[in-house]
Parts: sequence; structure tokens; C-alpha cells
Amino acid sequence: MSRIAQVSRKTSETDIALTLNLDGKGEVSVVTGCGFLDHMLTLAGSHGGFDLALSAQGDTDVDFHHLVEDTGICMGQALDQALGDRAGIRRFADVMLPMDDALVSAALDLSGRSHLVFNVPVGRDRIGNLDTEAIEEFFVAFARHARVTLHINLVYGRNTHHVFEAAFKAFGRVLRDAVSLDPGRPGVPSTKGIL
Ligand SMILES: [Mn+2]
Repeated sequence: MSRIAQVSRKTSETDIALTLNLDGKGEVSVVTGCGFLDHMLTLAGSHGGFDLALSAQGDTDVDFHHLVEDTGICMGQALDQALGDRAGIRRFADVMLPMDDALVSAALDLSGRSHLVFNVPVGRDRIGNLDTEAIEEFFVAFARHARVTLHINLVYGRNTHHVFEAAFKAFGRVLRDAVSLDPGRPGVPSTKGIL
């Protein structure tokens, strides 16, 4: 059973195409035109052990908001599609991920329900050429379209680059664990029988 999804989405604001293989080797190629987003998604894919090929173009003459948000939408759609009926997955995962001075916790439930908790206060408004507030919009869009419950909390950390790096590594690792297959439990992991 292959767990591969292809998504392409074109609007008047962005044009995004991606292929996601949940059972890959961490081979990642991300080109969005936003260097910091490329860096973050490369970390998530690599540490998640996914194969991810993503190209995105957007109205970055406005700002990076649409590009980042729509990339989150497409990543979420791809995960939802790749998971199919969600049978056999571990479903829940959590991780505490350090990056030098920063420590981030992430918890994930591939629940079929969309909810994001994102408590990652940072001292800088911009990182590279990206508004840091756009990063929460990525995760909002992802959780909504992947139909998952995702909590990301900054425990502590001073360096903004390290904080977001820890957040995206944690995102990758928690995804990897939650989508992994539970050999002792082949059915849909819900007492309702559906996710
Ligand atoms: Mn870095």
C-alpha cells in the first residue's frame, strides 16, 4: 500500500504543486521563493523521513502571507490524501525537541478533527524576509486541511531562528511517529470506527 499524495493548487494568488511520500527516505526538494520557508520545510521533511517535492509561486510582491498559508493548505491536503482511511496508523505522537537554546514540544492526533494550538512567542517580527506571524498561518492551514489536532508550544528559547527550527523539526518528527504503522492494530484506531 503506497502512501503517496500529489496535490496541485492554483489560485489567483498562488500556484503550488507537491508530491508527498510518507514512507520515503527524507529526500526533500522545496522551492517556494521564500528562503526561510524552504529551510523550515526541508527540516520537517528530512526529520520526518518523508520524500517531499514541492514548488510554489505566489504574489510575494504583496508579502509572503498567501504563499505560506497556501503551502500549509497543500501540505495538509497531501497528508489527508496520503493517509487514506487512516487504518493501521499509530495516530497519536508527541515530542520534545531541543535546538541549542530552544526547546519546543509538539503533540499530534491524526484525529479527523482540525484544531491548532500554537504558543510560540518570539521577539522578532521578521526572520529573513518573512513575517514571523505567517508561520502560525502555515500551521493553521495545515491542521485545517490535514484534519488533525496539532499542539506546538515553545517551552523556552531566545534565538528566533532556533525556535522555529525546533518547531519545524518537532513537526516533522511528530508526524513521522503519528503516521507510522502499528503492526498489532491494523484497523482504524478509533472507538468510533472512523477517523
Ligand atoms: Mn537553520
